[in-house]
Amino acid sequence: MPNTNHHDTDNWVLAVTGPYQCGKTTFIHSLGAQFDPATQMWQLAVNPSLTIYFFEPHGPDRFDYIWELKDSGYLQGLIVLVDSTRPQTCHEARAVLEVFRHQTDTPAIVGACRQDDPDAWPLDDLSLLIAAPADVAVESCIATDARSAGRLLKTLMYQVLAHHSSGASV
Ligand SMILES: Nc1nc2c(ncn2[C@@H]2O[C@H](COP(=O)(O)OP(=O)(O)O)[C@@H](O)[C@H]2O)c(=O)[nH]1
Ligand SMILES: [Mg+2]
Repeated sequence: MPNTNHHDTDNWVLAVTGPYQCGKTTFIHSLGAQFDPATQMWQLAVNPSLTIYFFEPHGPDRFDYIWELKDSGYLQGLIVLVDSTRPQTCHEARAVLEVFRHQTDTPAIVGACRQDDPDAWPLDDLSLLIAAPADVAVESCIATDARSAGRLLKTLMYQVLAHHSSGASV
């Protein structure tokens, strides 16, 4: 776990979740983050005063980790990735966001990966399936493309900053 304290916004933890093979590791890689064995997280120095840790929980227990992080106050944001070519897996994103929003107002965003694939479902159709809470955007995310991945991260970062400045405890 990174060395954060209650009011320190210099180290953020963002969880990256989604079905197997949807693009989570690729997305984190494209951002330029490095795996840090000490924390078992991916580390990205955004600037000298902000480091973001990405956490990709694995396996069937992966949501337990997200709830644990949230309950311990470490989690600054949630990135839910879906595979645009496998709309049948979107129900999981829908369920996760529903529970997450029920429990916390921590910022969250959905990235629809593989929008570059000819078999990808259009973003609007995926949005209908995911039925995300009103404050959770569903955006295109070509995880193999650094600019596309960076755009998704930036959108969430603005929400995290707004959330912090609104006085939310982190
Ligand atoms: N074309 C394309 N391939 C992708 C995209 N996202 C992931 N992939 C490919 O999908 C495979 C699985 O991705 P990975 O990041 O390992 O999935 P994870 O299990 O969610 O971590 C890799 O071969 C990636 O290159 C995307 O947006 N576009
Ligand atoms: Mg992975």
